[in-house]
Amino acid sequence: MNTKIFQIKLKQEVLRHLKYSLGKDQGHATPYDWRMSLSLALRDIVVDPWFDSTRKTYDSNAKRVYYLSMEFLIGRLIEDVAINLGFEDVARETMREFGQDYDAIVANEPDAALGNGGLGRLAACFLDSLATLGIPAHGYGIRYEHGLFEQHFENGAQVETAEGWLAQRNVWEFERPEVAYIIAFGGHVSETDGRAVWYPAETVKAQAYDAPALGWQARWCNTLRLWSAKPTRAFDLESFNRGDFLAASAPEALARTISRVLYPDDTTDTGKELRLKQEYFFTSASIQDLIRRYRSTNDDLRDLPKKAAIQLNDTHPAIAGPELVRLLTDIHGIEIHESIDIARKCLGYTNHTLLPEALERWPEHLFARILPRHYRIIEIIQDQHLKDTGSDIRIIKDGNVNMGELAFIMATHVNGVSALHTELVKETVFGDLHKVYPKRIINETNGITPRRWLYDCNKPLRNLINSTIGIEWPDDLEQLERLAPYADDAAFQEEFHKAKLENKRRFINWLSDIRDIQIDPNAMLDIQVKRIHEYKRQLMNLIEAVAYWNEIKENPTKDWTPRVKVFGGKAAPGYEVAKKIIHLINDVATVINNDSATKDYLQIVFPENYNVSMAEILMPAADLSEQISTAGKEASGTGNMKFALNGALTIGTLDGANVEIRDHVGAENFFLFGLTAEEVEERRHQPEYSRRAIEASPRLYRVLNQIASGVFSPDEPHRYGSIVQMMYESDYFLVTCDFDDYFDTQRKVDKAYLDTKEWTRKTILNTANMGWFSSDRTIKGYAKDIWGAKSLYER
Ligand code: NBG
Repeated sequence: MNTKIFQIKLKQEVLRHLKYSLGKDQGHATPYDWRMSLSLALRDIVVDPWFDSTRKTYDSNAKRVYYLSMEFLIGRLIEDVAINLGFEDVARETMREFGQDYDAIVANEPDAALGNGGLGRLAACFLDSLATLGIPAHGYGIRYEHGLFEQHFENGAQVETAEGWLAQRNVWEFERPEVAYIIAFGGHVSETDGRAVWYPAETVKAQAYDAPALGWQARWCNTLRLWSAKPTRAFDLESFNRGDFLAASAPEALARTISRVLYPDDTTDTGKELRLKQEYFFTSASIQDLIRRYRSTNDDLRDLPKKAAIQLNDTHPAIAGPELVRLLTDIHGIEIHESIDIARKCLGYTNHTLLPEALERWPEHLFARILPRHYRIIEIIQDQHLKDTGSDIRIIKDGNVNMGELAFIMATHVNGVSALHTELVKETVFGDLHKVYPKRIINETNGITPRRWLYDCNKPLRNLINSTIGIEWPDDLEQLERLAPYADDAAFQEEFHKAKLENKRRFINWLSDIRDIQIDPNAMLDIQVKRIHEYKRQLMNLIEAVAYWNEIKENPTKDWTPRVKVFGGKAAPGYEVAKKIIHLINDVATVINNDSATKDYLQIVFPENYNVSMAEILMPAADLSEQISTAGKEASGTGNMKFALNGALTIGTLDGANVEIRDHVGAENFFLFGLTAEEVEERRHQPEYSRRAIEASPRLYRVLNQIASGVFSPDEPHRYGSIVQMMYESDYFLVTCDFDDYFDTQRKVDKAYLDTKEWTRKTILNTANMGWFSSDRTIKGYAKDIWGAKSLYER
């Protein structure tokens, strides 16, 4: 359709929705009304490609991918949809004709924050790539009423409030009251004549809500199906009639608890009964759903592996193995060992962390109480594994049911998320199982969708790339290599630099709305945004800031490189040390930002409530990307990819995907420092390693003294005593050992930044060489190596 005609049509559609869906006329419409009307008009257009894709999948009876994930960190959708439809300009123009600001309308949408961090955002990028590649797929997850908590600072300390994205209607979803499954908990199992029957104590209903997951240029559209918990018995009328209103709504309240909140933990194990119920809830609903779909066009469940690839995003849905076995055997009558075999052929498991505290394990008695039938099935899976392999590695061990071992044993492939991580998975967490199943572990390095993380969020750079190499790159990102020859071209350098400046100004404007702070766009924007965790070492970054401040004060007339350090991220509410680190960052920021002698050279900002939408402003604006985790601890990282793709240079350790990023962009375009994963292990065995490191570094010693003596917390001088003590006595993440190298490398960064031309050349080469990190490449890897799934889209 030609643009003009489409614009007229969109205009009519927006007005129609405003009137008939929102019940408003133009004169009284609020930004919310406009946003809803535009979204609904766009959503209508998505329905046709969505139906087409579903029809093609049914017609060809192709293999489908089922991506089971406790988290989908989607963010806003309106612009994503407009861009994938190719109607971004039309939408903008249409709203302008109504006298509305398109950007303000986009910003009116609440973030769908159904995830904590990298793991959930990866799932969202994967949905985008699956649809772009035309691979028939469903994302399965939970429709949390409250996503990740909102973060506020009170006197510098983090406080959390409930997130409420569903307080307004979620315009992208379609409620499916007819798609519902019963999920059972507790009770007992009785076995007669070798047949098990589970008599549960409690049941809830899982009801589906579907959102279309649209790919690039609307060529294909998959489904994100999220489950919401509803009572099996809606309302207790008897209690109500008795006047006991609380008891009357008890069934509803109880059921709803299951899909009420996202656990705000990132890489730590939460030993909560409710969490286990959540995991079983969405996994069981998803497995029941995919079996129903399979049976609608196929007869024999023994062929399920030919039609369904089920990917477990971490161990959270690991109960999928036993659940599939239960359904195949108890409901469909397949012999249990055969069921185990069928289930394994369907399943793949992705590991996302090596941190021991993040490996899920449930107390045996709790597990057996909530899922008695599954407990028994796991024993049978374990027996079979012990018998087949002759090994003594158990799933149930030391009073715990270990979900990592379960996921591993029940999967055909287990994958790590970066080359280094995968090697460490083989050597550490699953070292023993790897020896028993030497071919099972493979690597699929993470990626990011270039649609959202360049095309969408970085318009100045998008336009420059389009006018330089054409418009084929958003779904063929390695075409960015064609920018490399321009790295030395002075005119192109200037344009590239201008695009960066524009993004920095956008960030500064955005910030000035929330903070009273003046920032020079020529200062280096040095950004660390991610969950707050000791292993990610925000503390080291902060200590470096203080050390730099000290140096500037001592020699105020030297030619210092102006820097603005930006921090962003949330700490899990129960993670005391991480919360202390947040408080310290804010306290240090207050002192340093108020020092008139240094504020032209150093400022620190920490905007509250980092989320996907904030990332979309920060990533394009960054000059320097901080990827400074203790080597061997960050499984991959994906923020590192977003920054480098948008033309920031990285200061980083040899950890996670940093290693591969550095290989791609070139060692000379990456600021490397720090101990390697191997050296980290060695160092930990040396006595008093951190005390010695502090004693050898007068700079570090001084900063720690300042923090300990209350320079940054005069109202409570000992506030950070415990942190300093930790640095001396139990610096597990080796902040102290890597500090000097980090500080010196930062000074190299300072020097490099002053040479704008050379710096820009390096940033161009970063962008040009990041094409491999598209999640399209990652998904092609999964499709070929793990799923055996094919694209149904024909160009
Ligand atoms: C996180 C890792 C990151 C990685 C993402 C996505 C968990 C358990 N793991 O390094 O910490 O990039 O997963 O793979 O959240």
